[in-house]
Amino acid sequence: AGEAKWPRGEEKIWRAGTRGVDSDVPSITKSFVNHVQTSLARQAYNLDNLGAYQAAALSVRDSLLVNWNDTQMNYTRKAPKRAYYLSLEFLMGRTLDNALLNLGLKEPYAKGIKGLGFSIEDILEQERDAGLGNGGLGRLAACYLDSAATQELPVWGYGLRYKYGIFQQLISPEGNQLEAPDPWLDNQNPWELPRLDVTYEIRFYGQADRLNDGTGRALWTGGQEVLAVAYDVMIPGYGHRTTNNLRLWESKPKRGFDLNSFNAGNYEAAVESSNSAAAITAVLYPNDHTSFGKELRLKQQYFWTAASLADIIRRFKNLGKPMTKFPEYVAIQLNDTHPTLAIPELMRILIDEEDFDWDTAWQIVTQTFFYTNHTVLPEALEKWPVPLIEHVLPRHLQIIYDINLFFLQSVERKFPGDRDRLARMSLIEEGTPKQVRMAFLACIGSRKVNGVAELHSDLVRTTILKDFVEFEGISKFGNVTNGITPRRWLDQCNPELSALISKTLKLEKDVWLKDLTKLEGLLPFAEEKKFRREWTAIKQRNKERLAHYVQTTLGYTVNTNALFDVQIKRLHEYKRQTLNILGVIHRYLSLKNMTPAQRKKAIPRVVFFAGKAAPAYYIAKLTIRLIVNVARVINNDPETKEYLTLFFLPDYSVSLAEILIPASDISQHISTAGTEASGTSNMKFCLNGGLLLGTVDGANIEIAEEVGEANVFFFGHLTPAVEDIRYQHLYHPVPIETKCPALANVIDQVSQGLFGPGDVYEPLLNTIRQTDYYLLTDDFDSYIAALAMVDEAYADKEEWAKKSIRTTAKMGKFSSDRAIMEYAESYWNLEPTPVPPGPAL
Ligand code: 4GP
Repeated sequence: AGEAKWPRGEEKIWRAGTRGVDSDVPSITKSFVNHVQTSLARQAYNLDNLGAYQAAALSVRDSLLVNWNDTQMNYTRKAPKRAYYLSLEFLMGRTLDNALLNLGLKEPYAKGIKGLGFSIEDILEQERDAGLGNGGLGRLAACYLDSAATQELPVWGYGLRYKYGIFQQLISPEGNQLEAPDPWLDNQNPWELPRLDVTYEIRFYGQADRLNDGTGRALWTGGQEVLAVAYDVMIPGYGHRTTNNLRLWESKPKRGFDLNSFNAGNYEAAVESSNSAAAITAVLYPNDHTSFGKELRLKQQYFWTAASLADIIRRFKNLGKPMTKFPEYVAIQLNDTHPTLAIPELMRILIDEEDFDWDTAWQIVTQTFFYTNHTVLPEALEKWPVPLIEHVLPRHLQIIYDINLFFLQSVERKFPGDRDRLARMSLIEEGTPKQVRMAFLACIGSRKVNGVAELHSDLVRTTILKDFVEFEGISKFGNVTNGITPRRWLDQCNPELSALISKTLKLEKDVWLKDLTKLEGLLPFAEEKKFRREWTAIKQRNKERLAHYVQTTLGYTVNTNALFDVQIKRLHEYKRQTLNILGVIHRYLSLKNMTPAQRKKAIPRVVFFAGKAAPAYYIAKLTIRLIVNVARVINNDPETKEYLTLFFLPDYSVSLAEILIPASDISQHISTAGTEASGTSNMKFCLNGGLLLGTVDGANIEIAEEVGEANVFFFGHLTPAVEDIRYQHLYHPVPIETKCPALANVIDQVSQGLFGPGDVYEPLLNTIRQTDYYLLTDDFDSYIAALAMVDEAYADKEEWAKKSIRTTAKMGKFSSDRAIMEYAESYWNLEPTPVPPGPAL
């Protein structure tokens, strides 16, 4: 890239202009006070913590924006290949602390803010989580953005700017989950930049007429047009200036307010079209149990993929290259099947707007996309009814049918006469109505497909996409084991441990936080008593911090000398929170049966749960209710409460996870084998020196490979046995009383009303008594045995500390830096593109 000519005015005057905020304390306070007075129009007299947070955020944002600008300018100049991560969820949590860390400005800001009479801790607490996601998939996307920027990779995220993120969870006096909206934007969001000039028109409905001129083109007209408006969120890399972009789309009516209707006295008609446009990005995952909600979800998916593709293509075209070069400059990662409509959409653009023939267009498409699968659970594999797609996206349905036709013809050529195979592999599932199988469309439209942990990727290859592996060859189907960012999940959430690690390794943290395998250097220190004492003391203070949180939110005093046992994740039958709570009841009943002398020998335990249930998921909600009511009884039993207490912490979020994870001694990852694709909180706990109790599933397996089986607690049946066991349940059932008397007893106690009216829980208990699809009756005994082994191990504090240190030391593999580099190298073919020093103006 040659030196560009200075575009306007005098270069040196421009260069003398302010460039963000300098990193010394006086500059920081000056910028802070300036924002208080100008951006917020306030004074020292009336500035509260919230205002101080906003002023600090705006000041930090100034620095981010300078880096952001220089990064984008650098990408434009160097024109590297870029990757785009399309995800319906980005579970970002809070930003200020992370921005300060990545910019290296934590200390001067803390000092500056102190001088102005505020404390940085209080200010950080003011920020609301950006909860634009549900769970693992969304948090993974957020970790990947952090790592991509840290690795200086030209990667942008594309998502939706929901007005309401994941609901706020409240617990009613009976223990029921209630959902309230999460108006996270109410206080204004300093971390986004509206780009009112970046807009695209997105069409829905209308008709698609094939031109029948031999080109395969069609004309799509009429229907509704909605505007997509860009909002940019800055994603700073750690330790250097690369600051990538997360572009979120908001929907707006193309023609806002209908003044004629209004003047004619019809207010409702005047706002109707604008309401229906705004609804598209109103909420994350609208309830799809109504046809309105289902249609809205489809509209969200198309709105987002169409706007993102239009934007990507516009940027590519600025390079002045022909569209045939598109895959050399653009890789698009489909985070699960939600963005799969991008495949027919790119076909539509190439054929109807760019005049390509089918084969060339398909060639471009299948070189551009990459698809990550995040679950093999059949009910989670997306399907869309054909009539719905036909109604909302008539042209796309034609294209999907054409893709299917050509695809099945090629299958037929390879496996002549194999009707069953054609039916199995068709993109269209027969039935009333017919449905489009989105995972199959994503698979055949992509260059590569991957799962998120070794076992899961194997299952993808041997179960849901087996036919496709046989047809397309194994090399298209890979694995990238998930990772987590050590910046947020160690340095930010556990600053004391981070400091101890730096001191012990004699390394600045910016060295090991960028190369997490350096943690191995901790191994020899596991043998040093003094080090173990320091290590354990930090865990203890983190437990006290959690106890303080419980005290202030729930009003309970927590015994911090007890073993802290944590399970935090979405509520789902496959994740088996039910197994955990039944295990807690079992422990309670055992304690009740002991003499006081026997009880004195028990290891005291505090069990924490947190997680949300999907609003329409009845059984998951019943599990929450059971947990809350068991807690009520156990926590008030004077005989046992010294040895066992239990808390359900409402409204699980990224920020709550940051308190819980550093405080855990043991965490539970106890899905039925073969059901949890990877899990990522398992990595976070282990990185913070918490041990793992789990099944042989997902990334648990790879964690055990790294840390050694002696340092994890495994139990339960293995994946290959699960199908046979389910078959036995259906065709040769054995009564629980015979098969697992301990569990039968626990279930009886619940049923008989030990924790409030038992009939409430019957539907939940029946899932176990009847088909027991998730194998609770098969795994309960070995689960209880594993819990006992945990107790036994915890009794030896020195050995436990060794295990804890060894676990942290071996977590290098699970940095999301490693994972994102695997995507960059083996999938996207992308190279780091560092921002040169100095202004890129
Ligand atoms: C989750 C998987 O359930 C979890 O095992 C995995 O770690 C995570 O994706 C990231 O890959 N899936 C989802 C989802 O969150 O919505 O399907």
